[in-house]
Order: sequence, then C-alpha cells, then structure tokens
Amino acid sequence: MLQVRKDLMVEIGVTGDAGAGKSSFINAIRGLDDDADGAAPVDVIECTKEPTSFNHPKNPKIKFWDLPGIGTPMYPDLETYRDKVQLGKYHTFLIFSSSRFTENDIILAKEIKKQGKSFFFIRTKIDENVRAEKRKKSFSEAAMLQKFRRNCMENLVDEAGKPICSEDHIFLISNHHPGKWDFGRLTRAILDALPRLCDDDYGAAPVDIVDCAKAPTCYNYPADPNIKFWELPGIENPYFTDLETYRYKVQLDKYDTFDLTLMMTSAQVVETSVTTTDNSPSQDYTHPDDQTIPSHVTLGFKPFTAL
Ligand SMILES: Nc1nc2c(ncn2[C@@H]2O[C@H](COP(=O)(O)OP(=O)(O)OP(=O)(O)O)[C@@H](O)[C@H]2O)c(=O)[nH]1
Ligand SMILES: [Mg+2]
Repeated sequence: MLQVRKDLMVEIGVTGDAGAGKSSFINAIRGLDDDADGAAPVDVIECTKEPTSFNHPKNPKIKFWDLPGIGTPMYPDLETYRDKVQLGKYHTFLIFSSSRFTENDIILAKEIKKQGKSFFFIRTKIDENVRAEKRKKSFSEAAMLQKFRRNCMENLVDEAGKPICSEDHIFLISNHHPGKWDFGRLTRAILDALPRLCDDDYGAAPVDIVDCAKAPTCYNYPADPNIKFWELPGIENPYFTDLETYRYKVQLDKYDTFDLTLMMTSAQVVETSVTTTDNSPSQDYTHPDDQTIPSHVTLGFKPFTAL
C-alpha cells in the first residue's frame, strides 16, 4: 500500500471554463445547497473572482481550491490565469468543462501536464444535454454519453496526437443530480487516487503527489548500513524558486553522490558516509528520524499516474 507522511495536505485546484460548474461541484460534493451558509458562491454570471479553499467532506487532508474560470475579462488568457491563480501551487487538478470542448480546456490540460501534474477531466451539465437531446426520436442516452467520452479523448491529445488523459479519468456528471452518471465514480476516484494514511506502514516514502517531499528525508539502505538515501525535494516546486535557494536549503554539497530522477518531483541522493542527526542539511526543514524502507516500496516518485 502506498503511504504518505502524516503532515501532507493535498491541494486540489478546481479549474476550467467560466461557468462550467466548478463551484457547484464543490457544493455538491460537500452536500451543500448553493445558497447554504459556507457554500461556494454559484451564479449564472461570472462568479468566482479569487481562489477560495474548501475542505473535503470526508478527508481532512484534502482541500479543494475553487478557482475563477479562465477566459473572462479578468482572466483572459493562460499567462494571466496561471500567474493570478498561482496554478503552480496546486498538487493536482479537476478540469471542468460544459457544453462544447473549448480551446481553454486543452490549453489548461496541456499546461497541467507540462507542470508534471495530473488531472481528472469533468464534463458537467449532462442533465441539460439529456433534456435537450431527448427531443430527438432517435435519442439514446448511452450513445450520447459515449459520444462525449470520445470527443474528450479526441481533443485531449498532445501536439503529436498522443492522449494526455486516460478514458477512466474522464467523468460525465450533473452537479444537480449527484446520484446519477459519473458523479459517484468521481467522488470515489478523488479519494482512491490520493495517498492513503495508514499508521501501520508509516515510514514508507511518500508517493503520488508532486512536490510532496518538502524536506530532505533520510532512509536506510537495507543491504548496507553505511549507505543512506536522502530523498530531496524537487527543485521545480514552489518552495525552491531557484538553484541558489535550493542549494542552500537542501545543502547540496554535503552528499557524496546523486541519483537524479528525471521527474520533476524529487531526486534521491546516496550518502555513503554515516550521517548523524546534528549534521542535518537544513535548519528550516525538519528531518524526520531515519526511516527504514519497507521491502515493498521502491524509492522514487511515480510520474503522477494517479489523480
Ligand atoms: N443544469 C446544470 N446546471 C449547472 C450544473 N453545474 C452548474 N450549473 C449551473 O451553471 C451556472 C454556473 O455554475 P457555477 O458553479 O457558478 O460555475 P463556475 O464554473 O463556478 O463559474 P465561475 O466561478 O464564474 O467560473 C449556475 O447557474 C449553476 O447552477 C449542472 O451540472 N447542471
Ligand atoms: Mg465559481
């Protein structure tokens, strides 16, 4: 089982086109009416102006960030949007879309992939589509849903035409009918894709979430007591803006050799001399006690395969 450190908070950016139903989804998953106290504001006109956070109803380690929509006068293009909503600070994303597949949908998906992060793609307002399409005699709900899925897959591709999203990461929902279509599968997928917290195996390397290693963390190498792995944070995470900050904070020159992981998430460092705790590499970051790697966990982060 994959484990994470207990102090890890997972920040999910809820993003997408203006009016796609981002805030409505947050209310629906939290079981709140749109006009309830503490609900995310929902409106027929541009509504969410600043990123606002909301707790997950079941898992206190998960935070949803209700982001403004892209493509409005306030956030007309990707550059403005990325800077103003600080797209780089979220661990993973839910991209919301309604009606037609738009240029912004693909721009956002590509940007998130470029950052080495993952997303679920959510097509909302399925209830409206069903209602409108039912007027046709030939209407088949299953065929319509299949058409939506195919349309998403055809559009969520990179420059070479390769898919950037797997089909099971596409969800067709209505925020007004959480009991129907893919809403339940989506809520389960959000919980399932996130690292589980389990005291039994505490000590395993954190996995699945980009930049989850914020502090250098030491692991024993089971085959040789003179070797220690220091798992370092990825340089491209928001806590280390440039090389100088990174070099200083992780004390890059104290390690004997390096194993560069070609993901943006982290690098492992092999230190062949024994390190004592008063030689910890950074004062700003806590060093958990040495942790033994259970045999079923390999060092290194996966490239964001889950959510
Ligand atoms: N029929 C239907 N209407 C929806 C659904 N989701 C949202 N809406 C409606 O769409 C409108 C916009 O919803 P919001 O949740 O405010 O959309 P948003 O993406 O947060 O909008 P911005 O914050 O302005 O970008 C509201 O009138 C909602 O009631 C849905 O699944 N079905
Ligand atoms: Mg909103």
